[in-house]
Amino acid sequence: MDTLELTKEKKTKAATENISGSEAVLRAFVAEGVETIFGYPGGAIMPIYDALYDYHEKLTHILVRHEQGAIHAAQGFARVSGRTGVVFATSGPGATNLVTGLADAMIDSTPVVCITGQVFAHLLGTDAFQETDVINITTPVTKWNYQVTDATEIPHVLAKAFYIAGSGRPGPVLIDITKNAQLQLFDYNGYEKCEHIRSYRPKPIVRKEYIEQAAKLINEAEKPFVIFGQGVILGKAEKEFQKFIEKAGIPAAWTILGMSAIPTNHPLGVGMLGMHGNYGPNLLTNECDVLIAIGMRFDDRVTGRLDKYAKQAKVIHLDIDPSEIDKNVKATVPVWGDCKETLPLLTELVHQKVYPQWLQKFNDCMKKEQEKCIKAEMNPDTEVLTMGEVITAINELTKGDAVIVTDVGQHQMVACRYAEYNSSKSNITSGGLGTMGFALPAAIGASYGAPDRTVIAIIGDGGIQMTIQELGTIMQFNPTVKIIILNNKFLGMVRQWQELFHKNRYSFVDIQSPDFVMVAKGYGIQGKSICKREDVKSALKEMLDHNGSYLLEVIVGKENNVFPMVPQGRGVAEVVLSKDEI
Ligand SMILES: Cc1ncc(C[n+]2csc(CCOP(=O)(O)OP(=O)(O)O)c2C)c(N)n1
Repeated sequence: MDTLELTKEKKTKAATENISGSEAVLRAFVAEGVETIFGYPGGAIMPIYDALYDYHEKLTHILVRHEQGAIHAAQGFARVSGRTGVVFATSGPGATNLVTGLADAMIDSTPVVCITGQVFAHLLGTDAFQETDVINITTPVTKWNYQVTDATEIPHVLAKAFYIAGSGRPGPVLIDITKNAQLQLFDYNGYEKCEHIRSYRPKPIVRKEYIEQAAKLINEAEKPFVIFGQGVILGKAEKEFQKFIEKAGIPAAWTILGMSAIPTNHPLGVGMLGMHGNYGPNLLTNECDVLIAIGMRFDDRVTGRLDKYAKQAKVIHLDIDPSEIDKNVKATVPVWGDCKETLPLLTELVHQKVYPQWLQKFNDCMKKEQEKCIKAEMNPDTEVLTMGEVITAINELTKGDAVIVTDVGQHQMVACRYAEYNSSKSNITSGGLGTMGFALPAAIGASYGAPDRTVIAIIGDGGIQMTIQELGTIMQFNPTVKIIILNNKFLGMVRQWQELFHKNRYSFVDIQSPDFVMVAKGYGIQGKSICKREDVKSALKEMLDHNGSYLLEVIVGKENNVFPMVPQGRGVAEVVLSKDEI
């Protein structure tokens, strides 16, 4: 052997280390820039937790109180930061407790990598203690899942996991690792990030002819209307989007997940779409001549009855996921691509325009909404407080700079309609799945994803009780989360439907609650309960000024309803402003 060969051999040997599968998992996390893991240990993931013992300087682990809390926290982290959230859970019940969060992350395109422990490979299929077939259980709710039974696979499987979770249309990935693979020692040759997978094309090649066709339709339009979703935020294309609408002068409405991509007070921003969105965007969807849908998927909560949806309009649909195009609404011009790339191309080709009369129609609708809904909601003569009053007071105090995480129900719809935002990634909510229990853990995760921002969780008295145990996570790790419970003493949204569509037959919506302030106190969290209008601002101020987490309960009207509303089974233009119009 000559000298050159000797040096080569030494180098290879020096670069190869004998490490465990568990150690390889943690090295992958560090290489991917992970800093925070949300998790809960158990038998089948113990070797990974054992390796984690030595990683406290590089990785922070937040011990949640339930695995559902871990995945929602990872989702909150991801949504507010634009990075991938990471979760650890054990096999069996640990893994199955992740399923709701996976489904939520899947439908809301949230990048999350979950590592679950699994029983030893030789026990697979034997109904071993805490064995569940997590791969089959999670297949429909993950963008990708994979079971590792041999440690040598770990570096490249994790590289693929992070790449798949975060690229193209993001989503959750679950990697199940058998205990023997976690313990197995193997020759480790370093970690290489994945940048390409054969047969997976996250970034489509943009076809210019479609951009040209889209621009032509827009330039010829008299009443163009832009509707946009979270794709703008996920594509990090907020600036490109704003430039596009500003040059083309087109009014733009957001879906619940697209909210905050542009400041809510943008002169072309005309409000929120959807069943409980604003009046104008719903009504005028059926009046525009060209509908430009950007990074949104025509969810049924947005379209109402499809056979009555925007039939008069030519539809341009920009989306990164080809399976969304023509799925619910046929596109006249499909623009398959990353909106960070397609929007600048389109902006170049559209004419600089304004549509004052068309925009005025949206403003007129807002005036009508103001008269019929908002005035009632803000009426200072009524005895009971309304949710809208609380959200408006939050706006005054935070000036639109807070991250607002909402749970699911009436408070969610009111918060999303009233909340004001100055910057992107500020409205975090469970949109597609509508998961009660999402907000508290998601707000915990958001506070790690945006440590310099004020994070406010707005939750109903029902939803808080689904994941209330995560107050324990706050107690132990001290993230700052301001929790507001809007307590109407009902499962409000279901009650509203029972009132409006089931002849007032209130069937099991009357939910009792504990003394929330006492519960918070039990977890070492300061709190207060108020029910009077004159206390709202001072209580909110006290909550915001308090150093650390705080729980504020606001007792609101028991039977207040949320309007506008597109009743189920109706078209968007049948949006109503009050109960008498149903
Ligand atoms: C996990 C889960 N279970 C059930 C539902 C159905 N659901 C939607 S809204 C709602 C009521 C929510 O009540 P609350 O949390 O008090 O909020 P409110 O509507 O009163 O603001 C229910 C039960 C759901 N969305 N998620």
